[in-house]
Amino acid sequence: MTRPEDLLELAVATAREAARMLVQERPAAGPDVVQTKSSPTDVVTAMDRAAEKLIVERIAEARPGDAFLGEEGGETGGGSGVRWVIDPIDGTVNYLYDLPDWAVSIGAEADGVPVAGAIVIPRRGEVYTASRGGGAFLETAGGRRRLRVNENVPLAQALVATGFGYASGRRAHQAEVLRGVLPNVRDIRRGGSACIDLCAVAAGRVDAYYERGTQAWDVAAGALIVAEAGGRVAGLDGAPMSPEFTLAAGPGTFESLHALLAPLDPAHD
Ligand code: LIP
Repeated sequence: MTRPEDLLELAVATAREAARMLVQERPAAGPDVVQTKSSPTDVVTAMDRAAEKLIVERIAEARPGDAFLGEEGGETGGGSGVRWVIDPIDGTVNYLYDLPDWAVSIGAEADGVPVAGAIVIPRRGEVYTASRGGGAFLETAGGRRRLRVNENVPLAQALVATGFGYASGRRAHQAEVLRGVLPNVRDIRRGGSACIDLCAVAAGRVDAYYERGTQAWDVAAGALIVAEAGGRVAGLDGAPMSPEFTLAAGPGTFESLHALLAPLDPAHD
């Protein structure tokens, strides 16, 4: 039986190495855009691909029988029961523009259950980690602290993070949902990286996060970090989180924000 702590140790070491490469080898003129996906602004850079290649190589070298799901490389099989869910650069547009809020996110599942997550935000000097049942932590040069979400925050005082898709039609509906949210909360933050938004929920730096359209690799590690910090991550009406919709918050706040969001139909374009 593979211990979550052992998977976490490999995830942290690999994410740190990929983050170092992404900082040190980022071309001064900016990374080459090598592909666009859902729209001309949904970009993939050469560095996304290089980082995912490094991550898969390092983990496969250490654990040859594992499976992978990566944003750039798709799904590759393995017989061990362990699957690694990888976003080599979450916040790719931020990385492209040399803005600091991007991260390397690596999650590990054992027989389909999330058991370890590591998120490295190199330009902030922050490493977020969680193992199932082992708690969630933030490590910086100043030390390591256990994370805990904010609980029972009244909506009018809630700082809420969110994000937007790339397709114009979806963005128009997301703006309509935002019209229903913004007057009823303290404020909104749009950072451009789902995993960093989830880390902010876990650290109590925002009170909640919601978004339609995040993929498994965007949220795999961050959702475990929120859960291990005492928060809840789910979809609407009791559904699990999914690309359809993801809501993350502490107890009390989750229910209040869900009640505000549900009538706004946030899980449709
Ligand atoms: C990003 C997500 C973010 C979303 C962005 C983008 P990427 O992922 O983490 O939540 O709002 O539009 O999709 O593309 O940088 O890996």
